[in-house]
Amino acid sequence: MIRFTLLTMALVTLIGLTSWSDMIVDGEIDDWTNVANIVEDGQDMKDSSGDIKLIQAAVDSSNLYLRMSVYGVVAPLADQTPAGMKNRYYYHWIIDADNDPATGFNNSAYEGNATNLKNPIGVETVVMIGWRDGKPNGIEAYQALDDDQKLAADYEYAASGDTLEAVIPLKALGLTEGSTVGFSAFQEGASDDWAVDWVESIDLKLVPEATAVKAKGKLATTWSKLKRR
Ligand SMILES: [Ca+2]
Ligand SMILES: [Ca+2]
Ligand SMILES: [Ca+2]
Repeated sequence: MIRFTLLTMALVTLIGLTSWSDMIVDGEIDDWTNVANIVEDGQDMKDSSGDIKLIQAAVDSSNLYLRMSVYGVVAPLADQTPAGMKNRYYYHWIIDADNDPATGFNNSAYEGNATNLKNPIGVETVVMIGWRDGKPNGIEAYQALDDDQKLAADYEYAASGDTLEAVIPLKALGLTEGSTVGFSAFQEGASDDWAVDWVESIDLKLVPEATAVKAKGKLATTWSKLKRR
């Protein structure tokens, strides 16, 4: 009888591992290992922190999970900012909600300057995390063409080391599960006269993506527990 119970527990664990494994907004990146929606970007800013390295997005339970990792530190304390630089960083994930570059804010140019992106998008929706003097400075989502039109504020986010994570319901952003959007990001900070770090875009299908993160680790734990009994 005990054996049967243990076997059942093991099966439940195995079945659990084959489904979507939870995204956790904790600044840790293990939950992103198998997420294919990724854009990488080079180290191309003067500040050694806050320079976008990659972005990712995933959908789970009608929520949009967002990741941004940078070179250096993503949310530096005031004294972690390099000499001569300013502790003021504004991170934006940008979404082309209708996947049409002709509508919304087209990021082929910004404030009169060409961005030289190969795949510009027409942005409807912006999710921002601002960071200033070692503290949050604006946690909000808004419409790209009218930033007074707020879509969400003070949503769950985490910063740790080089990584930001956030989660927002698709509905709050006016996005529909199953649709395809354009996905990109930029960082605009005060260190180099408000120079902007642009990244390329990808098509992002708003559907849950199967992952089996940490499956090996969890299995090992389960079997070792079984053996001890
Ligand atoms: Ca995480
Ligand atoms: Ca960069
Ligand atoms: Ca658009």
